[in-house]
Amino acid sequence: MKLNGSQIIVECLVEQGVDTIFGYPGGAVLNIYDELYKNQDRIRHILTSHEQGAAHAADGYARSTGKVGVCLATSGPGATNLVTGIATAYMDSSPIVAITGNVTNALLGKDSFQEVDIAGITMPITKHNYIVKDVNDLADTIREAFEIARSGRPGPVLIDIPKDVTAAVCEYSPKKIDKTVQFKKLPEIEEEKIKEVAELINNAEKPFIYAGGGILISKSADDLKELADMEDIPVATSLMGIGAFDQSDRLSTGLIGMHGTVASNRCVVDCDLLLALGVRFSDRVLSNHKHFAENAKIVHVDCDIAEIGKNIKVDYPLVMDLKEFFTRLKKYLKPKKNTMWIALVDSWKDVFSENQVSASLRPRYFMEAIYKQTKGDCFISTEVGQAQMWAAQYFTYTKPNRLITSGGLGTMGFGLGASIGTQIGNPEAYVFNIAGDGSFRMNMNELLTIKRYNLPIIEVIANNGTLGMVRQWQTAFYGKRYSQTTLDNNLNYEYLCKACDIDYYEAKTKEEYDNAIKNAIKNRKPCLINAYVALDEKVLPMVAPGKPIDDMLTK
Ligand SMILES: Cc1ncc(C[n+]2csc(CCOP(=O)(O)OP(=O)(O)O)c2C)c(N)n1
Repeated sequence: MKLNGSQIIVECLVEQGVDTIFGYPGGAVLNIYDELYKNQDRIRHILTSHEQGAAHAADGYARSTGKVGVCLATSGPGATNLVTGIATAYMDSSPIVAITGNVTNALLGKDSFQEVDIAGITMPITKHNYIVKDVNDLADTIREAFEIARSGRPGPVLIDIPKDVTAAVCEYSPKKIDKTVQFKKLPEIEEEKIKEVAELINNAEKPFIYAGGGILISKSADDLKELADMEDIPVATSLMGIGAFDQSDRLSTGLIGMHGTVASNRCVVDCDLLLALGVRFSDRVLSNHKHFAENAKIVHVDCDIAEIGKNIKVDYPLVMDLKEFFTRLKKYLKPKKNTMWIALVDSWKDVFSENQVSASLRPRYFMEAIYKQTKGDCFISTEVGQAQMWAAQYFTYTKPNRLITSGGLGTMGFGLGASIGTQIGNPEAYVFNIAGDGSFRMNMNELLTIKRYNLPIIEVIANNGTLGMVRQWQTAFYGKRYSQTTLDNNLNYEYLCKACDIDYYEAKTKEEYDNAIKNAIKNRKPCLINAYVALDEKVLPMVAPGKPIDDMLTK
């Protein structure tokens, strides 16, 4: 059948099972938007306030549903506004397909109006990208883009389409998509290597698992639990791995790294075998790579060969899919108990606990109150800074993919857009976006998107009147010279909410906070909770950059 480029785009999206996209129109994508208008019953388009919001929304949708998220923007500034969102998705291995319009083929390379080389700009922050100059290549390019985005280690793929291609006509044949097909198959791992790792586990006295986002991506949380139980191994997760292991489990030691728990970080130092599963040894975990797991043999399993030996030398690298690793490993394992080791690890738990006596709102309560009132059954998206870390530390994550946070790029402004994608992908769920007041200012335009689609997102601002995370570093390392981190308190949140027509709650005490959460949950309407937190609350414990991982500041 003969279709034009815009029709092909719609058909290919439908082929991939896409029913929702996030975007913002403009001249170069007018043909595509006209086709979306005619296909509203097949594809829902969510109009954000800013293209960055659309990219983060596609990312939040992808992370919370496991499907590929799609965003669409016009050429020039529309395309460049996606860049932070694409980089965020890239750093956290989130599968999104970004479609951008461009000027017509004839105008490419002439500094035409709203022309930008978005393929060039996004080259280092995409898994792959394309400029489709011929409509005959369009359908297969879109199909390949989706396959690449979701295969192996997922990531963002960008497709740039000149405007004339969206109008040009060619023959189109529908295709049935098999989403299990991998773009590239990894080479087979010899059985001996798996046996070798099983032997290490069978013989270890103080084994420890450091689990990352790879567990979530490969959907192997159940396999991880089975391994930990069978071999009695304590498990920590990276920020991206939160949810890979039930934090209420007796074997969970919680977060690892710069703001990790005492137990996790002590385990790194004391263990004799470190199983690093689906991780990338980020500097936020390693701190000082020379002293990381010095007393242990390190096994690193990951599907991306580029991660092997990048940040730390490992003894047993296995480049393979984690699901396959767990399945093949199982048959060589002998069940055992590490009673003394587990008792030692337990003695490190809760070494650091916060004074909770005061009536004012403190960080632990800030998150625990949400946990209590939702029984943990909600999604938590976050902005970046102290509030993000409190969200990671003080909520008990028991299920995969419930924390939606920018780990790798640390993007202030990520959360509100991401919460939109999360809520759209999970319409029945409770979605909280945990924000600092600084981050809120970066993307508060998206409150209007929340209102437009009546999304019952609960925006919770830890209002400390400062760029708290930076202030914390200025306190610790810059002699309390608070250069440009104090926020003027001239934003009237109540008026803002009125202007956006969303519910507003204010909380200065624990009691007011409890009530705000209760009402927000009950009313299920777009709302904002302005929760006051003291200026100098800290994220603790903290490992200073470059220090050994068990050298933790606790006050
Ligand atoms: C886009 C962007 N700009 C700057 C930073 C650097 N940065 C990291 S945390 C932070 C402070 C965040 O302040 P706020 O959102 O108020 O949260 P708080 O730390 O107070 O909880 C800053 C400026 C960043 N991560 N992202």
